[in-house]
Amino acid sequence: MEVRHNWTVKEVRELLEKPFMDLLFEAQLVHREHHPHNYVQVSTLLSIKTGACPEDCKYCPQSAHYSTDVEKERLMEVERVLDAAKKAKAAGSTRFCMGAAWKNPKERDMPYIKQIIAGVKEQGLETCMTLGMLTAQQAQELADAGLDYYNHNLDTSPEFYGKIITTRTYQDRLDTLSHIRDAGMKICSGGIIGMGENANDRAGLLTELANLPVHPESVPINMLVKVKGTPLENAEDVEPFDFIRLIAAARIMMPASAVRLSAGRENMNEQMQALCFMAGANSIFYGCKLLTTPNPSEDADMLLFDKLGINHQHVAQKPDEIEESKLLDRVVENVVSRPQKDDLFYDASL
Ligand code: SAM
Ligand code: DTB
Ligand code: SF4
Repeated sequence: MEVRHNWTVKEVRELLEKPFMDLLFEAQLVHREHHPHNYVQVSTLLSIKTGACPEDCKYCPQSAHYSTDVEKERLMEVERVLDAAKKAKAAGSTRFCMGAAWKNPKERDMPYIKQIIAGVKEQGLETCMTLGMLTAQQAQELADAGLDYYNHNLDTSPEFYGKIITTRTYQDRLDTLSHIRDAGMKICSGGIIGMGENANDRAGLLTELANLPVHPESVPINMLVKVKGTPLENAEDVEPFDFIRLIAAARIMMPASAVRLSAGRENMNEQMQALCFMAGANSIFYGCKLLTTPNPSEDADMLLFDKLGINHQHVAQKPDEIEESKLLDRVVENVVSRPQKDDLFYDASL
């Protein structure tokens, strides 16, 4: 299947508005063509510098512009970070993602950051950081230090963006993404649903992500965690089916990327999460805390994975499973290509 970088918002709206079952079915087919099925990658998050952020992102409990219950904390000592990474690995995580509530890292922070990257990698974990905007030189330094992924979200559509953040522009974010790419790191970039954006904005976010010169390797789709004290604390709930549809569209538009079912799982039941996996989500944040807000416990996630027959360790798909998946594709092709009148409806007049 052709990997596209020329989506229009109108086309994405049409994709999102397909009958739910058709959309999920298509997404699952694309998923099986590009990824091992029944596999979900898990990453653990750690906030290495919490609160007092100069940016004004209206969703964020760590912004200094709002008064929330988040207690600000200084930069975490290297040993504490490495200890948390060790625990994450022991709990079954394969990637360790570290976040700092910064506009951007300062030069004086770079030796600390490099030390952490080396220490976490030494434990056999993939590394990811989200530290705000980067210059081209900073991106290169992080890449040279061995950082695997850098997370920097577009968050929403270019049109809605100004309603959410005024202290950095959409173009600033795109520039940081191209610095990450040029430096040779993998990109993790996605957005948030539930901030009061409309259907065009949701389609617009996916359009921007899918039309980047190279698709982000990882696309986190967050459902807003409404935090008391932030301007979005009373935002309207997201319709669960609309959220699942977005996951499916992301999967179809960026077939080879990992689609991450990110923040907001505390407010999703097991069935909704299962439908997100069916729609092509194949990674999650794992562990009872995101950066500052709660996430389902490791036990709860393992129980859900057990119920669904999902594995989360790097296990190569067995040859018979791949064959089974190809066989399914052939069955599906057969069903999809049948003429309408032959479809699976029972005609009582016959
Ligand atoms: N300060 C850095 C930055 O924003 O560039 C990195 C950390 S920031 C917390 C990482 C991402 O978390 C944001 O871009 C946003 O998409 C997501 N996020 C923050 N608060 C959230 C919330 N309340 N609900 C859902 N996602 C949130
Ligand atoms: C992303 O897209 N979601 C994560 C990660 N990247 C850094 C962060 C979610 C934060 C949710 C609010 C909090 O816990 O502070
Ligand atoms: Fe700061 Fe990141 Fe929160 Fe924005 S999302 S206020 S940049 S920590």
